[in-house]
Amino acid sequence: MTDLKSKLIDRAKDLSFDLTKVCNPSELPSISGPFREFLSLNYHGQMTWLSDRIEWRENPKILWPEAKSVIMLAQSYAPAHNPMDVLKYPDKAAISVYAQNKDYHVVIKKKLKSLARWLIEEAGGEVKVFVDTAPVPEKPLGQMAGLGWQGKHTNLVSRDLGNWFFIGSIFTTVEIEPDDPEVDHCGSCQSCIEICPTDAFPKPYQIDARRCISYLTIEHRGPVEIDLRSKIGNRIYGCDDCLAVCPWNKFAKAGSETRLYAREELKMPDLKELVSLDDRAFRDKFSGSPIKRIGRDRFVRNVLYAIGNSRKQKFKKVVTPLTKDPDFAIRDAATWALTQLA
Ligand code: B12
Ligand code: SF4
Ligand code: SF4
Repeated sequence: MTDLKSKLIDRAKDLSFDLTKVCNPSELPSISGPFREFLSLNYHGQMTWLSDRIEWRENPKILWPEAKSVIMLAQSYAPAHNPMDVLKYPDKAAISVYAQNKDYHVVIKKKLKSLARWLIEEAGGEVKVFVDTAPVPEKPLGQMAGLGWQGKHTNLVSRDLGNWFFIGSIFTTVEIEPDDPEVDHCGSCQSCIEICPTDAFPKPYQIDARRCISYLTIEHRGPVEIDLRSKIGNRIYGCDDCLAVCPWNKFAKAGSETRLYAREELKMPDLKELVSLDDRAFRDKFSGSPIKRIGRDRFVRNVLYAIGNSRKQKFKKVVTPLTKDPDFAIRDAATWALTQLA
């Protein structure tokens, strides 16, 4: 390994990244086939931005032709608790582990910038940093650099970290020795496909995002299709089921970034408290959290679906006033919830 690369790995460790690998963007195998199939089947639903700058998403060399290397970083957020426990308590809210503390985009971007500044001082060149913020094929690049492989649930799985990690990348004009790509280690396992509450995988390695609870609770605007509402259960922001059952998590170690550790009060909050949040209270409660980006209206809509699914009469009193909320999706969700409670 070159001196620069071993120093880079040490520096990334100092910044509490959990794994650092490198790939050459020119060598990324084409992902156009499955990517265009996904779009043509409309599996992206309302995420029309996935088809913007499609040529960048398919080929990072077009995004930045001068880039010689991409440094791929994994940031673990492995939970110390079982995130599926909360599903047994219908009057509590299940918030995806990734959203139980600070917004990872902000935390990781800052660290990527710091690492990129160090690289420029050390080796010169130019850099661009990304974390889920640009049309970059993060999972395919991560697989090529050897961070992990795209499992049947479509996320990267690592032999060292399991699947609880975010991906960040630094594109650079500096040439750095690439790592070997990772290969598929799913074998005959089907656990993630079988656990999915909404059958969101038409086939292994392919997701129909329109059925995924993560999409429905975070990305989807307006009322959710009636048939899917009961399958959402008490998940009010994201979903972790397919990640939680992956057997490779037995190798997951606690993440080293403390700002991503779950906040105690977000592990199992009461639906009753959340449904009554007005805009101001919502913003205060979720300041600095990724949850803030969906806004109060979509959030309360989700909580109302969870309340409907709880079948607990005690919620009637807090739901009734929301049938007159200015937001249409909230009025619709409140009316639906009352029908379920009846
Ligand atoms: C759009 C998006 C979503 C959408 C769509 C999900 C998806 N699987 O694409 C929704 C809103 C549903 C979503 C949900 C989640 N997301 Co998201 N999401 C993204 C985003 C912005 C783009 C991904 C993308 O391009 N999708 C388009 C489709 C076509 O891609 P794909 O499913 O990966 O398709 C590939 C495979 O199907 C493969 N393929 C097809 N056939 C075959 C056959 C074989 C044999 C093989 C090997 C491969 C293969 O080729 C396709 C093209 O590469 C990325 C960030 C980024 N810029 O990459 C984060 C990202 C993928 N999400 C992330 C996370 C954490 C999540 C959630 C876990 C959050 C949560 N707990 O709620 C869930 C997981 C749900 C799931 N099972 O995927 C992380 C994943 C980290 C990791 N370890 O992989 C990312 C990378 C963000 C980040 N920077 O950390 N997400
Ligand atoms: S996140 Fe949940 S709903 Fe989405 S694919 Fe995974 S198990 Fe299914
Ligand atoms: S649960 Fe099984 S099939 Fe799914 S990603 Fe993990 S190893 Fe692969």
